[in-house]
Amino acid sequence: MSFHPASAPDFLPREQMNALQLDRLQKVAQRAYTKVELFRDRMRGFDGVHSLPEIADLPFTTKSDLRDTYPFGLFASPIEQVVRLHASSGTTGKPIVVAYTKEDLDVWTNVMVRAFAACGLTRGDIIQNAYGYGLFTGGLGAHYGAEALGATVIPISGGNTERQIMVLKDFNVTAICCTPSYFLHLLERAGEMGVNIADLPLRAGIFGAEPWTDSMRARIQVSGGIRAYDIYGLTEIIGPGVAIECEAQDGLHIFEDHFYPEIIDPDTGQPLPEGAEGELVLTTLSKQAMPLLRYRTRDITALIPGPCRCGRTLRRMRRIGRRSDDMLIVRGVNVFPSQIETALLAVEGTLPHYQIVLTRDKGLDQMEVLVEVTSEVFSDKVGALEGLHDRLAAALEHTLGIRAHVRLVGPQTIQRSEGKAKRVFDRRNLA
Ligand code: DLL
Repeated sequence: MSFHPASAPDFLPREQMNALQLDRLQKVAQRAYTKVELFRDRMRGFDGVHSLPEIADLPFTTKSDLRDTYPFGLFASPIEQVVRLHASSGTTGKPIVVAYTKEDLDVWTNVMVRAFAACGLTRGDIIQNAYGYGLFTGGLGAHYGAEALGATVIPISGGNTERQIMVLKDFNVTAICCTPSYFLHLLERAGEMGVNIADLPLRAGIFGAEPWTDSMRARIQVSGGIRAYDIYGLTEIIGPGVAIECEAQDGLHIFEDHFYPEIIDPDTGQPLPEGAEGELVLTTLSKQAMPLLRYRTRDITALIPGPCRCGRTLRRMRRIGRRSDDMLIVRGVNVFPSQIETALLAVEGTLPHYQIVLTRDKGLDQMEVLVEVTSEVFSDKVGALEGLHDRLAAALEHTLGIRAHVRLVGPQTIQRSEGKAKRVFDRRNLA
């Protein structure tokens, strides 16, 4: 098997990787300390980092640090050296703003080339990039990576679903980049237009920007006739290209020469041993314009011990199943949307479109799960619907430990997404 030349760092012997990481960590910590007021204040008396475990002595950064210093307060480079800004809108208030120097953009392109190469894409591929272009990092991040790979890029951006399907078909597209929920929408709309995506040359999807489960992957791979790869990233750290699955589809390789991962206990902030599940903390090892030390992502995962079949020495993390802040507490019980997705998709007759609605009735939490079912089931006699309803209700109760109201709805009832799907509606605190 031949590898892309840019992928060489993916295979570095461990000692070399550690030496490279330590060298970069020393430089980035020094840079943050000397150039950014917030770090200077938090790192009083800083006298260098002498070993990788000493990273644990550095302070954490959080999303509120980005908000509190809005817009340019964390920049470590003068604005003349900043060649790009991106922003991500939070759920509340001001967006967070991130900056890139020319070198930062080169690093981003480099990790994206390696990401595409890891899932088997080459210069021969025709890549439809349906991540949104603009302040969102998905579009431009994937764009420059795909171009530098030498592939043919179609910068279609998100939305305009019918045109996406026409292009997919007419341009012999071999790979698509978008959120997994948008790909579901494309599959469905294509079906309505008489196009079976599984019959097209499309062979790979590079899906990320939102959580999705292995059960969702299985559905997508079968109906799309493709291999669906999970790509992870976040605006604060760079955008897409922090980690990606390889062809083994067994965890996401972290581009550790640029992003140093730690797993901590989200409650105590203490580092956890390899293999333990906790919050992912990332340090940007080579960022110039906006270095972040020990950024708390809120994403929950675990580092996977042991080597990968693909031969990469880059450490792997499990797919992000949840965030530390997406836990719903329903009648005192902790519920994660990903548990619901897995339970629903394990039952035959469901479609991968669902919504979770929380309300409060006389002081008691109520959880309703709306799930679409195939038109065959929906139009079948009441018996089939009832049977499915009961199976789903039992599956949910078994997984969650509490009862949920299940409402079966026909195909196309639930709002489709063109970017990140919104599936949880918590109306408990509405008057
Ligand atoms: O979503 C960057 C990106 C674009 C990643 C395209 C992959 C593909 P943000 O909008 O800042 O950046 O959102 C980052 O989205 O902290 C995770 O909670 C979630 N997320 C991103 N990728 C995945 C994934 C982009 N593969 C936040 N699985 C992150 C689960 C993901 N969650």
